[in-house]
Amino acid sequence: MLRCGRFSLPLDFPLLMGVVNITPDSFSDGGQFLSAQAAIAQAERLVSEGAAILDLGAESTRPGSAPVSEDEELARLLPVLEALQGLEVPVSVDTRRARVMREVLAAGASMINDIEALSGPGSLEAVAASGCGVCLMHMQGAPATMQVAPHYDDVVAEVGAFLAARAAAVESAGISRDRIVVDPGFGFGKTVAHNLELLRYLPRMAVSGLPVLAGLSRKATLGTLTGRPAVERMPASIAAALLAAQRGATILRVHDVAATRDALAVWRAVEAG
Ligand code: HH2
Repeated sequence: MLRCGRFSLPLDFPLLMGVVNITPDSFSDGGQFLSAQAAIAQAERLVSEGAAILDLGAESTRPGSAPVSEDEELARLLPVLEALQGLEVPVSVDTRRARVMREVLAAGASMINDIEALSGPGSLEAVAASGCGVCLMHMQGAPATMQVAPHYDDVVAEVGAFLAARAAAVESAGISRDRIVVDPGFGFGKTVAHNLELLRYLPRMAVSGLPVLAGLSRKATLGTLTGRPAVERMPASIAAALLAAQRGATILRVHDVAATRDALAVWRAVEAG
């Protein structure tokens, strides 16, 4: 079970985390859900399609993106978060700032998804003071420059060691293991070859037996493999999600919930036989 505030999520079959980007500039859906009304409608739609978790983001972290101010991030998040409190699924917030974490947790967020793995000032404390779930993600560098020249001697070993170290730090800050998920951070300071290697050896990311989240949906690596722009990457995204599920991912962070759910239903039926 994964504990996320008032929710306990079973981890025996992959869960879908539906992405809602309340941004003008996210790489695949920027501008589509910038108004609170559009974001709320999209969140409700993803839940009706089978999302077990929603992930709200108000700052794009695509390669080369510019940071937004904390006030702007909160102004985008809070009205949407408040409107979603009646839904029976946990709402995660994708943020790397402690003040944003504190305010969204007070407003009912059940999970913090941090691409900096709670390494920012005050982030550990903000999460430790609540009962929320947390996703610890690996990133090499920072979004503005992370794709310039990513380098690893052994990407699988290095990302795994980083996640193990962060999980240990987070646990010793008083955040229990049943609240922690780890994520190799596909596309965050990684070449196509690095991303493929991480997917191939995904089971090695389950450091200390922790559940693994995989986010490959619509990412540039899939564009390189297929020659398609972000809006045409759904079939490749479904294939990637299924491959991650087969390699033990327990949460799949996706934009296309209904289609991914159908693919998982076929996989599940075959496995059950
Ligand atoms: N990927 C993105 C953002 N947040 N969080 C986790 N834990 N794992 C990921 O792989 C991940 C993430 C990037 O995707 P998206 O939110 O669609 O784009 P943008 O950052 O441009 O808003």
